[in-house]
Amino acid sequence: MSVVIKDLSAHIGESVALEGWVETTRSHGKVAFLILRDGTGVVQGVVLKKAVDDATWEAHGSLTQESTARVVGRVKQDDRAPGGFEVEVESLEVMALAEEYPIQPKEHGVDFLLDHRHLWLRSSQQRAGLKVRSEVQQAIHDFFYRRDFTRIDTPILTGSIGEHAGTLFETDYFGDPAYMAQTGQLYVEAACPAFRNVYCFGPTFRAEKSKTRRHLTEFWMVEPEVAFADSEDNMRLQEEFVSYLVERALENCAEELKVLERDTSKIDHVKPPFPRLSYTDAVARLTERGHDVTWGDDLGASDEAVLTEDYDLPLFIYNYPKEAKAFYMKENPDDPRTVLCDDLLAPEGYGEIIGGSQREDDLERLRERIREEKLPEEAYAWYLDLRRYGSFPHSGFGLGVERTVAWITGRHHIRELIPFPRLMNRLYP
Ligand code: NSS
Repeated sequence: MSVVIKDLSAHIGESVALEGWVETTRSHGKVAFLILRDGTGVVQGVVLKKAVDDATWEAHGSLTQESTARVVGRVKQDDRAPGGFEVEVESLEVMALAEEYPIQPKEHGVDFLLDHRHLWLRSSQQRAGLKVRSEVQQAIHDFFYRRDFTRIDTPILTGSIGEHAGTLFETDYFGDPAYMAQTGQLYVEAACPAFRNVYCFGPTFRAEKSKTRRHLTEFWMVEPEVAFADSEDNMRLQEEFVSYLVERALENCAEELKVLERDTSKIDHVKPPFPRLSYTDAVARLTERGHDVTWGDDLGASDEAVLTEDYDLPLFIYNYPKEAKAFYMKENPDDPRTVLCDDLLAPEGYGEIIGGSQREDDLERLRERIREEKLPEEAYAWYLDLRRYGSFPHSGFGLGVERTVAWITGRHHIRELIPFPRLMNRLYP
């Protein structure tokens, strides 16, 4: 039976079989080497001509980059070897010879790499980034499970626009328009009176026409919704949640963060409380620094970058002007020009990773906001029902997984933190 590379430490001195893909080979006369990757790790195999039969020696000679092979050999501890082990090959069998592999150990342009994303996934930094993503996703579920949240799967095909009309993917639903979900929020709100605290976690879609380092057209978002929580409670939950995700990545992905050359001193102190700045104070600070921003505008990426410069923790900007935000946010009783909401901005220029708010729970005010935004009222009849039958204060937020993992791993562009990125100009592979 074959073993996997990450378990080799339990087999020192034993002869084991390994199956995997060949990254490189080299040969010096009567001794040859191969680097084998099996998805759990990478190990060097050493082939001595005198110790193997001709078939194995020839098989090694025929190996090309990314060929699949089955190797039988004795496990030896070797601190100089990558991973700390070496395998003295006894026999080697080629399972599939690979054609000339397009990705070579040299610099390739990013368009070339994205065209070959199905192969690029195998590269060490891509593997490391996606491992951290997987850990963060597991941590998301663990966090909410431990706090007794119920997971609600929300629809991807929807009739009601979740955020705003600008970035919709529309499709034909038996003659009627349907939209790919921009958010699951309206549906988790409906699930609160059934389960109290809930969350959804899935892909969301926005026809973003921007080609920036932080926009995808399909991205994953986790959205908790909490009954009887106000905006303050909401921010407290966000800072605890984000701190937990960072902690889990540091705890379980040390190797991956090393491969990514992440300076972990930039994130190892991420703990509540996070600093808070009101939108109005943020605009004043930006104006002081010479930014051309008017009260009422949403904040752009360059504004966010300036605001976060002063902090080494994520920064809350709270209570934005009504017109800059979505229709469902609750009016601020202390300043009705604003709504009870927050954006959480990650440091080091990563910018917004969370958008959250207390929800408008007043039926008439919500109806008015739907009209002001010129959204089709009929499509929200069911949503308005939630304010008719037992309205309640509630709050929630959405955290973008790719942006969060890009910040944790220190990668520049979020497209590397999703296995198959969907971008404005990219639907393949
Ligand atoms: O539009 S958000 O700010 N908020 C919502 O969708 C709310 N419905 C969430 C809620 O309260 N339940 O998006 C939330 C986050 C945002 O902070 C980003 O981290 C991420 O979703 N996001 C994106 N990530 C990647 N690409 C794109 N285009 C994108 N848009 C938002």
